[in-house]
This record gives sequence, structure tokens and C-alpha cells, in this order.
Amino acid sequence: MKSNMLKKVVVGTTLTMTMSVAVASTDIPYNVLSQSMSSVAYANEEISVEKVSLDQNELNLKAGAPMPLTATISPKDATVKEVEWISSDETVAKVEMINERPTIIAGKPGDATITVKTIDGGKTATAKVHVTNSIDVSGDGLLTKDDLKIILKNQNSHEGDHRWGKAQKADINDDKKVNHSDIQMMQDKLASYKGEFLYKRVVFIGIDGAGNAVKDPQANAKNIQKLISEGAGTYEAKAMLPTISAQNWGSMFHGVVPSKHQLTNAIVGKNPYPEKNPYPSYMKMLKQERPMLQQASFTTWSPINKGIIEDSAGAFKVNGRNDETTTQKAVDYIKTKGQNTRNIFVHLDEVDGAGHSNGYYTPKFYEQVQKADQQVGQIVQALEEEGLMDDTLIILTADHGGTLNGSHGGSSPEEQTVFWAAKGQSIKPGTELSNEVEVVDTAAVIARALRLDIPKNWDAEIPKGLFQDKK
Ligand SMILES: [Ca+2]
Ligand SMILES: [Ca+2]
Ligand SMILES: [Zn+2]
Repeated sequence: MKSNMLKKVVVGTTLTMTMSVAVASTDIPYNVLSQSMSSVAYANEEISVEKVSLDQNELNLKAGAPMPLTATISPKDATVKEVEWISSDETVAKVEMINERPTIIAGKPGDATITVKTIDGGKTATAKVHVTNSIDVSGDGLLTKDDLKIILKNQNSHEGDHRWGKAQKADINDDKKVNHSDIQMMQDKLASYKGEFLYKRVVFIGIDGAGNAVKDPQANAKNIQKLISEGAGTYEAKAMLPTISAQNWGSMFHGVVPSKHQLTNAIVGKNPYPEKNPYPSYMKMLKQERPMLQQASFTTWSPINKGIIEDSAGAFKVNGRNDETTTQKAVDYIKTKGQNTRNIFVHLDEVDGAGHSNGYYTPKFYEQVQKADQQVGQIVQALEEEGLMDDTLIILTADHGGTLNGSHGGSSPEEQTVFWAAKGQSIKPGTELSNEVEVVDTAAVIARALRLDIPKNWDAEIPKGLFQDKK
């Protein structure tokens, strides 16, 4: 399948190299020409494409996984920027436009080469794609005994035999046969989670700028207080420094301190998080490990969906623009798709807005905290109505607080102290967490609950005493 990546861009404001040649050959003084230049004259003078490159040249993908590719054409101001995408085997890997970006969709196991070719000049770059089966053999986004059962049922099959068509999805170690090695691999995977409660989804609600105001009577945060009393919490958790949104949401999603993920408000508003990076988000890791997994992100502050959660996370992304709409969209989604969704993020932003306008920890700020609490209540009610509470882990926190005069970014206690709370079957009601909890730890908690291996390079850790599983 061929798709065009970029619209044609016509250069129309600067004189080009070819232009100056034209000037010399026709003997017209430069200043005269530049003032009387017609658009026709510009259109005739094209800047040729010299080169095209891709951000990723070698990819290992699980069957069904999405992976955006970024093609860069040089020179940057080349006139014709259109490209086409060609796959050597579309059953293994094809390119589709998703979120307006060319995206590889991995197909069946095997190898394919994706080539990007410029329309002007026919310049090319390639990406080699190796596709293997996901360990989520059952395709429900979870790692359970069901996955092991399917492998057991399909053992003693190999490439080419009459059963292979159906059995090959159980070949999780990519050696073209289903045998004891695949069984062992899945058993080892499940053994590391033995005795731990099987959560079927995580609902993570983030309240921007809320600090630890939910503890104060003025906030009247009944719904959040109830969740904390039924689960675990601390009002003395720490935000990352600087106490700014992108740095902190970035740490919660990517599991590392801001100096490592390097996200800032300016960056997340502009660019997608680079796919070639040592610190992928837990959402990306989940989707890349288990491509059939469904997840969603509802944000009032859209840069989280643009610049923090990668498109390779394959998440259903909604930008609500205000907290009421964000909440409503999340509630609608829970009611229609919550059952089979493994990961839902909801971001409320108006508490931070009230803090900036009126000062944090002021009466108007508390009023907004109370509204956010009611929105949390609506989300919890939707989960209850759909019968999803028993196998959902709910996490609540804030990215930072703020000062009485309406700012944040510094290291004062009002800016850095936040609440952190979680409720789920493997959490004992009334668990008090220590003040060692940091917002970055959120990533580790979500990963563990969904049985995603916590990367060794993460700073995130599971708060001590949070989970009460039998070992
Ligand atoms: Ca599964
Ligand atoms: Ca195998
Ligand atoms: Zn703010």
C-alpha cells in the first residue's frame, strides 16, 4: 500500500540558488528581479531533494503492533516533499496513515523491508522489520494461564505441518515450532507473578496542580477520601523537580526522572516523544509487547497525548479541552469499552488553572478541587455500574501543587508535596504509605499490576507495603 506522507510545499519567499543562476544568465539586476518576481517564476525554480532518511532502520515488532516512522527529507526546504512507502511483503509489514503519521502495522511473523521513496529524485531509505508472535497468545491484552493453555494445546507442531496455520501463533520464541521451550517461556513469565492478584485494567486519574489539597476539609473531597480509606494513600508524596507538568507527567509515564526523559512543556506541546529512546512509556511497552491490548487516554491538557504518550502505544486518545468533557468522554468510554480495556488514563487540568488564577490553596482553588473530586466520583460510578471495580486498580495523584501567589516550578513544600493513592483487590484498606513515594513510582505500580516487566533503567519503584499479595 502506498501513502503520501507530506503535502507539497511551494517555496515562495526566498531567492534560491537556482534563482541566482537565472539572475546571472538573464543579466537582470538582483534588486529589480526580487521586487518584480512573479509566482510563476518561483514555481519554475525548484529545490531538488538530495536525501531522505528514517528515524528507525531496524525494528523488531510483535504481530499487530503499530510503529510510526518519521522520514526526513533534505534539504529541509526541498520543493516536492511527497514520498511513497513500499513494503517488500505487506503480509509481514505495511504502512498506513495513523494520526496523520506513516505507521508500520506488523502483520504475520517474518521479515520485510519498508522503503520510503521521494517522488522528486527517487531517493530512498529503508527499515528492516522482523515480526514475531506476542506472548499474549490469547490476544486479550493480559498474561494469564489462558496464554499457557493455548501453547499447550498447540505443542508438537512445526512450520509446514498440517496444524501450523493455527498453531504458529503459539510459537512465542520464534523458532518455527511449538514445543517445551515455548511452554517454559510462558511458565517462567507467569511464575514471576505467582500469588499476585490479576488486575484486568488500571484506571489512572491525574489531577493537575492539586498538590495534597484533597486532605484539607475545605476541599470536601469525599470521593477521593473514600478511595483512600478503602485503599492506600499518602498526602506526603513528592513531585519531581522542577515541579512542572511535562516533567512530572513525563516521569509518571516513562518511569524515569526528568533529566532522563528530558520532557518540558515546550517540547511536549510540539513534538511526539522519539520512538528511538531508552525510556519508552509503560503504555508503549504494553502495546508493543501485546499488540491486541486496548488502552485509552483522555486529557484536558492535550500535550500529554501529543508529546508524552507515543503513537506506538496505539492508545485511543481524546482531548477533552475542559474537565467536564474529558470526564464525560472517559465515562462514555468506560461504559462501552471499559470491560476489555486494560489501561485508561484521565487527566483533569482545571485545578491547576484555578491555582494560577487565584493562588493555590485559596478558597477558589479548593472549590475547583471539589469539582475534580466529583468528576473522580463520576468515573468511579461508571466503573461500579459496569461491574468493573473488583478487577480494576485505580490510581490517583497530582503532578505538583503551587504557591499562594499562583505559581509552581520550585521546590517549596506547597509546590512539591502531592497526594498519591491507589485502590484495588490486592491493597489492604487503610494502608498508609510512607513519604518516600514519588510520582515517578506510578509507572512501576501500573506495570506490575498489568504484569509488564519493570525495566532495569527505571527510577520508578513500587511503594513499600502497597500490595499485599501472597508469595
Ligand atoms: Ca492473554
Ligand atoms: Ca517455539
Ligand atoms: Zn500549572
